[in-house]
Amino acid sequence: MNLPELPADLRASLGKARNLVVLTGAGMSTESGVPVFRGPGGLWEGNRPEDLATPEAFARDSEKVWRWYRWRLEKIALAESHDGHRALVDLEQGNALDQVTVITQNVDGMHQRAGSRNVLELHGNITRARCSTHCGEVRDSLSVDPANCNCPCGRGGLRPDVVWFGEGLDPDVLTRAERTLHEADMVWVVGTSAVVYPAAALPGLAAGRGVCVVEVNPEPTPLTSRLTHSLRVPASAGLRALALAVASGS
Ligand code: BJW
Repeated sequence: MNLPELPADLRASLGKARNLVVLTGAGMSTESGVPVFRGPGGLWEGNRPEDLATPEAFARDSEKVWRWYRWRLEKIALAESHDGHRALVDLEQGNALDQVTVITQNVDGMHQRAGSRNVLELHGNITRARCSTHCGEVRDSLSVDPANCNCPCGRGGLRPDVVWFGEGLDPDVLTRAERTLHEADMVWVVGTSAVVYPAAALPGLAAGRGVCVVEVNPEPTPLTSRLTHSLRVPASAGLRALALAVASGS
């Protein structure tokens, strides 16, 4: 793998960091075979988000929504973590940093499968289903029949335990994410188009305090101009290069 050269001032900041937060989006998983949402080949190409990822879509046609989530679950089941996931695990398990927190918008659980333990899932997890009325019923998504997803409580439907457009994020998870970002002295923003809120606002909490915020993304985003450094490389190469620099203390 070709690792990018890191500028000297970034290497110096990486050498001093103790508390790292890594905010990830769909681009983190794409080298594992999980598609992104936006852009060519993305999940929204040929699909309207309002037909698949809103509570209204589920109320209208729960079977259509579940069939789409089933298809994604099958793709995720076949996915394998890449070197970028492993670089974050190495940092969490190593001694170079006091704390490593992954805050992810991804619902695929790939960070945890790779071995990361300190992970906050902003948009839920696709492998879980829950009752739309929050009655307490929680199941494995694969055990839900797309054609008949009524909850045993009789009041709602079993739906993917993810955050759809127009729904609030779990306030506890969001508060923990914000607190973690207030304490971070280094932030990496990896593989997100930074157009979906409130997740897109999180890097600004650190950047506004003068913390070093590094973007890892082959493409620029609306955040780019506010961040300290941008590495225009895929997540695997960018994260391995950053992790090696942290571990070497330079
Ligand atoms: C690589 C790469 C490689 C490629 N390596 N990189 C303020 C302003 C405007 C609008 C709003 C606002 N505040 C709220 C809103 C509304 C809305 C919103 O943000 N809309 C915008 C789209 C306009 N937000 C919401 O509705 C949120 N809820 C909310 O605000 O509630 C308020 C409320 C409070 C209290 C009560 C009630 C309501 C919820 C948002 C939920 C988003 N859900 C989804 C689906 C999750 C479930 C599922 O997976 O099915 O989350 S949408 C989708 O987008 C998914 C993602 O997590 C999210 C972000 O996408 P992401 O990760 O950035 O992926 P992409 O595809 O966009 O980008 C991939 C990137 O990777 C690209 O940049 C590539 O270049 C890069 N890449 N290969 C590294 N190898």
